[in-house]
Amino acid sequence: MRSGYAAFIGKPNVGKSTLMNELIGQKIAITSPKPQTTRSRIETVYTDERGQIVLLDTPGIHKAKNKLGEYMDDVAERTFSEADVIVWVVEPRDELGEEEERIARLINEKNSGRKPLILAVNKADRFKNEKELSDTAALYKARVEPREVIAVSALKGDNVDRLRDMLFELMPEGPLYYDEDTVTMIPLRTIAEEIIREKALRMLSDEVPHGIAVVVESFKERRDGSYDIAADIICERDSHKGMIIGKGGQMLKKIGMAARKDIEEQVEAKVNLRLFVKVRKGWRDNQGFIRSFGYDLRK
Ligand SMILES: Nc1nc2c(ncn2[C@@H]2O[C@H](COP(=O)(O)OP(=O)(O)OP(=O)(O)O)[C@@H](O)[C@H]2O)c(=O)[nH]1
Ligand SMILES: [Mg+2]
Repeated sequence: MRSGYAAFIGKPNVGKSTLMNELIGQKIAITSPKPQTTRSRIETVYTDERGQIVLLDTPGIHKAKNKLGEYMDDVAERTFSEADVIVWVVEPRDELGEEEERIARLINEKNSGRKPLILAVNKADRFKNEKELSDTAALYKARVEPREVIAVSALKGDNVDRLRDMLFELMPEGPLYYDEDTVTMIPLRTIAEEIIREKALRMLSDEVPHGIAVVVESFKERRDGSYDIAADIICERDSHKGMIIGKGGQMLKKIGMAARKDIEEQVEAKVNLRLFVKVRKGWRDNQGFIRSFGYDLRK
């Protein structure tokens, strides 16, 4: 049996969460076209006859502009150091930016070749030809020494099976750490918070969603098996609150309907979802608020 931890690191928006979901065959991590979607470490489990891989999705490493951003970078670095195999997820590029250089430094300083590194070039569906692909890979290979390089498309599912095979090949021998049916240990109420945040991220225009946090205040199962959930959408400004609620409450209703549908799939039962919008000025720079909204490094 082989078993161990694989950490997915990279810049924001390269498709780490989409790729992890594809590898386990279920949507657990939220995804969106906006950078900095993932805020904490998302742990999922894949098991088959070969053994077990624990997949660790991390927040995109970026130039933090506030305390929440610093927290996100810390999560990524810490997860990286706990993994058996590191997967650096990248996308088609002509040159490396500041963020990629920083990740390369992180890998070289903290890892120095000890743990196997896979360079996963994602969004391969966007490459026009083989040369573009090899040019991108060459940029990265000039900075780090990957054990394997693989082109994948998380969106289309291309080559994802091959990446899973690679992960098994590189894992150490070991026992199953989790029950074979386990897909994630994330509590349902946290999953519900993330689903609501995903809908807000996807539906709201640019400046608002990054300042949003979601906290489920009440999560009750009724006698008939359905769920009653109340959640706060927290934002940074009164003007943002107005945009989240929308004209005549239309936006909040849209977010609520989309979130309810996804939560129902996760809990496999009917859900009654009530959403409230609250303002906490400058919360992303306030350690107390950051912790109280569930972003806590000690966890
Ligand atoms: N064309 C294409 N788009 C992709 C692919 N994989 C992911 N995407 C898109 O890229 C965007 C970002 O995907 P995420 O999975 O949220 O990216 P991430 O790296 O987890 O981002 P952060 O959590 O912000 O660090 C989404 O719009 C995805 O649909 C792919 O293989 N091809
Ligand atoms: Mg993500």
